[in-house]
Amino acid sequence: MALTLIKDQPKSLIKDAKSQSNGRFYVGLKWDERSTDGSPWDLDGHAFILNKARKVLGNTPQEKAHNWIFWGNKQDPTGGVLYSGDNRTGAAAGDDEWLKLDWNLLPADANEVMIAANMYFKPEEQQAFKAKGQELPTFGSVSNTMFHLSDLVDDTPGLSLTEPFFLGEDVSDFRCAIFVSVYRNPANPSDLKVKVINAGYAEGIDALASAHDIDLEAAAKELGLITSNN
Ligand SMILES: [Ca+2]
Repeated sequence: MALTLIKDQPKSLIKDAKSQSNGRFYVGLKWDERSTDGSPWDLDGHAFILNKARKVLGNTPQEKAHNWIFWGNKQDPTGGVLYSGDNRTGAAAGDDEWLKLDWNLLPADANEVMIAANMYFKPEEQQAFKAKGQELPTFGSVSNTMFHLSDLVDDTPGLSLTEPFFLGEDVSDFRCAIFVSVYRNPANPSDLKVKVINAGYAEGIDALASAHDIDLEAAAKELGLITSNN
């Protein structure tokens, strides 16, 4: 039976959720399409591969850049984390965006894959809100934002490991939040755990990243992106 996840209560994907996929997982992200007038809701999934100290892997800005997986960098150098690509509306039939994790490919010092999401607004949209003296919308404006985990078998989502976790009020005032982490069990490296974090980050994705030792502007330059980040 799929686990019901509770914030800050770690569960074992092997023992509790009875994963059969040998360390391969699928994380789906979904939100409802905007039903009111205005630009579509564009949420972006971001994964950060962290070491035991919860810092992004890598010794140089270039190495770190490649351990930040998002629309501008759809996989890490090992292929252990893959990203679907950018959905800009929430209108997909199934999950709007997804990540595939393969712990068999990730390096030994990869201890955690931390998954965050960010609401993206184009610079002209930001300007329009500013001109009207309005704050940008937050997750609270978006309905049914959720994630769920499944086994990944033959590159396809298999057994559902968790029920959908709906983000709800914890993050409703924010435009950036850490949703969930998958990490090695410190007591048993062959076990993998999942923990809902569901914590908003008022200062935005740059500050969230900086707290995990990656400078997104420098990383975006390393990745050859024109815009520094979003
Ligand atoms: Ca998106």
